[in-house]
Amino acid sequence: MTDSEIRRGIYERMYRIFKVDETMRGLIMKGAVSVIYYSARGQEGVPSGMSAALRDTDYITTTYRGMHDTLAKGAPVGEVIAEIIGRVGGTCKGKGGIMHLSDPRIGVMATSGIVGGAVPIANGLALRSQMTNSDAVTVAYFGDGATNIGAWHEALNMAAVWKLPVIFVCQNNEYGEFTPRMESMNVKEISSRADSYGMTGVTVNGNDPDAMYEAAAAAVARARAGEGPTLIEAMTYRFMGHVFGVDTMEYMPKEEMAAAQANDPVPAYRARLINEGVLSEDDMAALEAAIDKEVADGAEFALASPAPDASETYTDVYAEVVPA
Ligand SMILES: Cc1ncc(C[n+]2csc(CCOP(=O)(O)OP(=O)(O)O)c2C)c(N)n1
Ligand SMILES: [Mg+2]
Repeated sequence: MTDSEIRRGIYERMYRIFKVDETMRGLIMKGAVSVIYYSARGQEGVPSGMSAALRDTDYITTTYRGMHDTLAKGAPVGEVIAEIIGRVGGTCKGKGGIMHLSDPRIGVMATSGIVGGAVPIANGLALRSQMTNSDAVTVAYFGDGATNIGAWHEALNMAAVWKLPVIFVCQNNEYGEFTPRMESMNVKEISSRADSYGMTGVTVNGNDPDAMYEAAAAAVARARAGEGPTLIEAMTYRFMGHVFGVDTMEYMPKEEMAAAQANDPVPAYRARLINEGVLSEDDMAALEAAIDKEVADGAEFALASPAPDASETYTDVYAEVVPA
């Protein structure tokens, strides 16, 4: 059973993600900001469990639907909101947005809007760790749809052959844009795709953060020990459609959505921690109040931050290489 401190940390991450998502959706709905936003509501348990097994010095790559992955890794709330709404206070000075959210200070190295695009980049990060004898591991987060992309298969093959310290985490939310997963692939378990590459593959309930953490800890230990990559398929669900506010979600069966909402991972984990005596109702209320304030302050900071100046258009585009 996962240690109490770890479980508390997992819930803190989940609730922070939940609150930032709620805030983002609120800002969009009331017209305070006008941005494209891919909500990961319903998927909070996956990176929250995963990140509890990671260090600040480990790396992640993710997708446009990766605000939760970035927050779970430890990026500051205000700077993440500012980045998504295109303000200079953002982690990329407001020039990346949700499609290119990154924060190298805590190992969030790349976000790609190209489906599967950041998966080979995760291999590059892992290769560097291997070549420099660092024990840092890299997590590549992506969706179910990404596992139909050629670069994804090439990346898994290379990682297995070179025993790279990388963990491939598929957030299987059953949809790629507006297409149900089983209309675009003929395998029930995406984890079985690991077999083709001689890699360990597991399917876990991504909405059960304890199960997610156990799978994460095993994969991280394997990677740090030089035993190579793991594919984790985390089963979850996408509550808000593809693009928030635009997608009417008519293609998602109502009963399927109702069943997923009845198992909403955030209140479910909250109730589990209280029932099992990990946190009292009072501890929980204090934890949530502190995060409510952190997120309210973060949103205030982000909204007060200006848009980048046009003169910044060509700065930060290329890294400056200092000759040796
Ligand atoms: C290479 C590529 N093909 C198509 C698209 C258009 N597209 C954007 S999101 C998306 C769905 C991807 O689904 P999945 O990998 O399951 O991620 P999810 O959005 O469910 O998190 C598609 C097809 C794209 N951005 N990149
Ligand atoms: Mg998907």
